[in-house]
Amino acid sequence: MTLLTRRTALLAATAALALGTNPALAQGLPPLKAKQTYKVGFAQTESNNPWRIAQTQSMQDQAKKEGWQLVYTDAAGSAAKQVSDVNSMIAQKVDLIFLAPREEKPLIPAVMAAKKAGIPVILLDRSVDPSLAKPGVDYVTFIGSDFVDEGKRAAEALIKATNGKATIIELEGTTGSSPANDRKKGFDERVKAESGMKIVASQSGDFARDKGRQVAETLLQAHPDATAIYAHNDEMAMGAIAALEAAGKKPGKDVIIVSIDGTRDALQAIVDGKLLATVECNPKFGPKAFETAKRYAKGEKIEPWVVNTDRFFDASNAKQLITDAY
Ligand code: GYE
Repeated sequence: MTLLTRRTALLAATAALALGTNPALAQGLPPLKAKQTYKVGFAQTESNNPWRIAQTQSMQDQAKKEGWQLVYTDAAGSAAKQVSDVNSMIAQKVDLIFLAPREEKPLIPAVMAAKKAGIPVILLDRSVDPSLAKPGVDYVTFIGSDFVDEGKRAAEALIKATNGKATIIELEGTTGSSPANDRKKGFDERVKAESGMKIVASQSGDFARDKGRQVAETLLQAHPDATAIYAHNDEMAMGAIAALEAAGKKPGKDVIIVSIDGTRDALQAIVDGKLLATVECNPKFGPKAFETAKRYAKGEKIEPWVVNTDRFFDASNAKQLITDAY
């Protein structure tokens, strides 16, 4: 399924729900019984960056607050391990699974296995391929940001700062993940509308700092004329800053960098003049995740996409907001 049809499918599902034609009930989305307390699973993708650590913390804090038992797994960057983590949660008979699917296609079997076992799944922060599994049918809902819009906003910040003239290196997130697909789409489309902006290289740094540093180093050697870097997350932006400094270039001056997330390190880099801006992607899912599960247990119709809204951090507010950053 193309990226365009992915969005269209989500919007169509939203429209169907608004019209009261939610196919979920007809097709047997597993219910969640009303109980005093629950045992729920949270299948995390990896823990190698502050965003993931903040998300896990938020889920654990909320579980404690609710008095629910949380079965936590860390897939350590492997979609195959994440599938087996979900299978083990099914074997432990959890009441519901919060899943952050590392990649869009490989996690489909996990979603389907949970459905077959009668365990509802709520997708957190990343989605799955909508041609293979649908919200309200195969899983309850997707809670997360509009990644296409995040990419578009990153592009707009860069266009503004460069007067629409830049030679860009793009550092993509994890290949096959929904944020990497959609952040690329939103950015690339917006940039294409400007004749002075060109993307000369685009490669995955797997959302990781050191991989981002290595990829930036190679791409900067191949494209010494680059004047801007767009990183799909802050960790790779931090890697790009390190690569630039190692090459004797000044990040923020010789090469302008823009990214997404809003980590403490990124806000500090903005204060230091090394990072132009970062579009927020808030990792604190705990309250919304548990509230959505409780609404579902009450028998409420859940919208197919529970949309997180994102702020924007740049030199105008980074210093003031850094105390709250993770
Ligand atoms: O931007 C990144 C993380 O899926 C939205 O994954 C999330 C992204 C986030 O590893 O830092």
